[in-house]
Amino acid sequence: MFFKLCYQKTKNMFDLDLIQKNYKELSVKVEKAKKHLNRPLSLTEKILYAHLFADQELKDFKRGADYVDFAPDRVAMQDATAQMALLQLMNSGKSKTAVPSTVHCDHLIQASKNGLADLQDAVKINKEVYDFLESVSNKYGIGFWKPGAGIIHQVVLENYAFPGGMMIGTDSHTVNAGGLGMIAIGVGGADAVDVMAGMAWELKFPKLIGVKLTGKLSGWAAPKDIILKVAGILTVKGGTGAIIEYFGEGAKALSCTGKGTICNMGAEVGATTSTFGYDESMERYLRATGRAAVADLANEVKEYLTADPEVYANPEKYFDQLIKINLDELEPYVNGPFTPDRATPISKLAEEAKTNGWPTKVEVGLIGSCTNSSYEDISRAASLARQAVAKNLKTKAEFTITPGSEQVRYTIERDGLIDTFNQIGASVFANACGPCIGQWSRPGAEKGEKNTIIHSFNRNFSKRADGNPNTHAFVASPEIVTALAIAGDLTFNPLTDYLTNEAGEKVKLDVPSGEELPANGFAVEDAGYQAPAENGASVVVKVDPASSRLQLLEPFKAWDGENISGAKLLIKAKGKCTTDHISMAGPWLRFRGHLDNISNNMLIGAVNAFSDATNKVKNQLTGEYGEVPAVQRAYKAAGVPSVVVGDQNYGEGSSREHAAMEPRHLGVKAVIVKSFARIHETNLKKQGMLALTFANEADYDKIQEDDLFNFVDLKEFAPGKPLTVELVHADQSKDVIILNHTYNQQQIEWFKAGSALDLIRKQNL
Ligand code: MIC
Ligand code: SF4
Repeated sequence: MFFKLCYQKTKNMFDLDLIQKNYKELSVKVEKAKKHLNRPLSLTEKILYAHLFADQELKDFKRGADYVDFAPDRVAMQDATAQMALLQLMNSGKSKTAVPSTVHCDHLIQASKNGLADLQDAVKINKEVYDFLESVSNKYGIGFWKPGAGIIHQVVLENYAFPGGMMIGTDSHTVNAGGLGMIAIGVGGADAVDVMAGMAWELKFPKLIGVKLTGKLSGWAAPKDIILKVAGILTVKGGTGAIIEYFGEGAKALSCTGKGTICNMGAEVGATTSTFGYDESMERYLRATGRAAVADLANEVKEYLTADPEVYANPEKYFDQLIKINLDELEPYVNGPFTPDRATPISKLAEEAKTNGWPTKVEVGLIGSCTNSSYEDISRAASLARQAVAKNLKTKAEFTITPGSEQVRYTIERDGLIDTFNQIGASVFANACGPCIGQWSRPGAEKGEKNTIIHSFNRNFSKRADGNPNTHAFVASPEIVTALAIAGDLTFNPLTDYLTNEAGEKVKLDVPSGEELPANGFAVEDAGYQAPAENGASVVVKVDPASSRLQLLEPFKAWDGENISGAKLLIKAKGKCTTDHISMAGPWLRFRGHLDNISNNMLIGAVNAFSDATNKVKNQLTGEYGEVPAVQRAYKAAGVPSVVVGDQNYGEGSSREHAAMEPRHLGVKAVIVKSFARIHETNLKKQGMLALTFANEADYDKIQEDDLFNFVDLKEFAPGKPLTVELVHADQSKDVIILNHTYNQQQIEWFKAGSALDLIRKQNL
């Protein structure tokens, strides 16, 4: 299964027929929608209206309110989420996927020594999982990208994304494909199964946020700084339920991959996705990546691949919210630590670091990842590495590069950029997620020392990169990461400050420079793609019942039709509770295909509101304190229902449905929070859980450690009708609280059946 590292030349052109068909129908569908709505349309609306599911009636959908059925063009899955998605697909009764789909092996490769050695280790360690993914892909007609081929979103941008298309992917950064003018949305595996099974994909019609970019980037400022600034403005939940559409002269002047970076990190503001209208930068990128035919087709329907001119001329009238950024004035930003929306302009960083006591010595600078490993990014960073050598500077921090794809890695190696980085002592890791998702064997991390790292990834939640809660991770552009790694100092401002070189002279780094696309074109010998069998009927998928990594799924139990009563509080989580807190990645990634084993990480990172401790909650049956998964297993064994309570934006971050399946599997009945992140709320619903929000946020404070929850009117569970819960406190006093929900009738049926998949299964019987 280990793919040959001696490559042959292969360039696949995917989906040409599909794109042709799409573009043929595009004008008709958009014109019809325009006529019906009787107004000009944004790009987002054009793509959404052009992708309504066959049975979906055309209406002027109410943004932020109406559930709408869509028909996405394709599905992408990465290995850590594909396992659960494909285990569900195997239970759907289908023999082949209804839309083109791919699997990408990128999350399970640990960065330790160097790209090749780490890849070889991963292939051995993950053999069982890779073999499973490969055989299921082969059986169901799914394209398979082998380990080493690259990170899902970079591979999608290079091969599948097309202007005006719509796709979903089992990873929150699927949104990266917005850089090529798509509507690309991150979902849980169960949603992907719906689409692969030929069913509609449901989404609440999003609100629209417009971002008008005027001026032009210059100097040290990079596309990343645009999204770092947007994150500061919108915060981690400001984009929830909305699609962000970027436009203006400043947008047109950005490279296609720069647009990809901006869309990628739109996940960090909770946006459903982000997109840009088709322009010359996209055409250049399509041609450079071997898709001239797609560019030619797109050119013919150009006007439908961007908003109507009236929309961009009067954006206030058409968007629900408008943000304006003047790129002439944009400064580089450094966001963090611990959250991607804590935005500090580089000129204020030294002061902020001092005030907040952040460690100022930069230990490691890491560039690359799905967010920032374009040719432009790498060449601009390399221009700084070259200067460091020429100016006799010794790079103070460690420096690592994780290329986004084999195509990028191969091309930058050919062009000497890897040699340049080697001269400043860099390590080049495999084309994979690596340190971005805790797959980083960082020496000494286990000591838990307070330290600073800076990277060009997108997320910097506590423990994410190296498992150390005291690592202060900052997010910046590859250029700023490289400059700060050379300086080894968080307080260094490369725009104004000097460094002292090995000869004791004061030197300044010049403004970085790079190339948008490689002058000699991209090259790759084996991109790492494997097409599925024409007819996979005879392919056998094996899952060893004794495996610790894979486990076939059992149906969840249907609702018994009764009110839930006497439910115990498992945990009241305080503050940030991301999917990394609910179902940690890093070492746990190896159990992503085994629901029972991965359930042992359930909520171990959540902070207990009564003690500020993590992974320590009261077992109400014994009065003793124990680890969250163990206490929940005790409730399950005793047949006692339980409830999880959380704060704002609960489930922020990843699309991993394990964060919803684990509580479901272990017997938690409801998750009650102040607010949810979109993907996680849907995942909970899909898995047959009750995802509820406090009608009155202050009721969060009423929840006490020994509380019992009695649902009073679950039997009347209906769309738009809040639920009532009686809280019984330890002293037998009571409080009645009202809980809101966003379930429609179909979603209530999922709850009743046990899960969405259990409903499909029942309907297929
Ligand atoms: C991430 O960036 O957090 C991940 C790992 O790519 C996740 C998916 C996962 O948990 O498998 C995501 O963003 O959806
Ligand atoms: Fe991988 Fe990180 Fe990108 Fe997620 S954000 S897909 S973990 S590189």
